[in-house]
Amino acid sequence: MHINSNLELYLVTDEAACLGRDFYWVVEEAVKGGVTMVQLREKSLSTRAFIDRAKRLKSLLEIYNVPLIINDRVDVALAADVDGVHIGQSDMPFQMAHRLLGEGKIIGLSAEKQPDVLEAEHWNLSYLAVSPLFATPTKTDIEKPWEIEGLQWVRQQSRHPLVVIGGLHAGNVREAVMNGASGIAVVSAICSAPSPREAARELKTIVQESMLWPAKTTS
Ligand code: TZP
Ligand code: MG
Repeated sequence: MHINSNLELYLVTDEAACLGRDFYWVVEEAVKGGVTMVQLREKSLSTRAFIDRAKRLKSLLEIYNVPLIINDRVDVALAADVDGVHIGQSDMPFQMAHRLLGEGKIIGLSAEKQPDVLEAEHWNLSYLAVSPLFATPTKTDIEKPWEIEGLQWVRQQSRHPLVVIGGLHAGNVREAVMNGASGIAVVSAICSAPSPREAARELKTIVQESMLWPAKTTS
């Protein structure tokens, strides 16, 4: 695991989810509210624009000592010299990404089905993303959501720190953490919030309190 990585509150970017507000402003506000890691997820930018955006975001996040992860693209991560990559089941295989990136970089992998979780036991991942935990309008080309029972199963099978993604909001974060998530990854709960900073602050508090007092009842 990379020295600076803290999975507690992981922002996954989506410019469309920022509702017309400046992308960098949204990310910086979220970081000021307590985001611990940022993933730049771009599905339609050209390679050059993706690298430019990664470099600009890297300069911003360095000020706050928050790691930057690139979604899907090991070449972009290398070109912009960021902290790591997040790969899915149809992206570059783990061993290749690891060989290209070298030691000390963060590599996260999405698991969408049970065999993905079992196979991931072979790799030295920084984290395994349980994806999607819940159904979400943000990403619809997805497998069946894991739901809490699925998360419990993953927790029993996997040696990796778990991040949950998909449909997370202030009302269900505690349940996810109590069932084995080391962190939550969110798009709309922060990017589309009236105040990304306040939304991040609230989510971070819930994650941290759920970790400190897992048995405390909510009332
Ligand atoms: N991967 C699985 S679900 C998802 C991604 C990128 C989108 C999560 O978005 P939201 O708005 O936090 O549900
Ligand atoms: Mg992917």
